[in-house]
Amino acid sequence: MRHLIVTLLSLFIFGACSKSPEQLISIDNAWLREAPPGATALAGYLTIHNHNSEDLSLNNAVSEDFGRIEFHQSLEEDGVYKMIPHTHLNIPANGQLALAPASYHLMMIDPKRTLTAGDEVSLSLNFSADVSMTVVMPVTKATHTEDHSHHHH
Ligand SMILES: [Cu+2]
Repeated sequence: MRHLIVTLLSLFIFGACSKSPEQLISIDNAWLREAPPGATALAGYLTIHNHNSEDLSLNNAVSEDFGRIEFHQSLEEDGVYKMIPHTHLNIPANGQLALAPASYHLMMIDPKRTLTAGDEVSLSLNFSADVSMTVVMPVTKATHTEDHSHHHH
């Protein structure tokens, strides 16, 4: 009996202390906006949830299908749209950061192949605290997804 209690206790402690990336971070709504053939960059979107009690920083994003990936923020100033580059993105503790049209996005530059709706791209995200995650982003026609986001049934 004592042995069983010790085993259960150690399982409990172990479970509480080990955090896998999936427990720290979850990602949803990942998609890549289909661009005309020959486009030099595509915009990527996703929502990052931080389940940790400390802020996390997204420091780097890489994909085999692109030359490089930058973090941008679309802003409207005096009727002019600008894209502001960021070296990293902050995901607040127990909060989320939504990368979405007309806001933050991944600027995925120099595509290595032609990407059309229905294709999938693998993306690796590297965060602070040695956390990294890989997500699959479907390529989607912008109108389709935007129609959905505007209609809440
Ligand atoms: Cu951009």
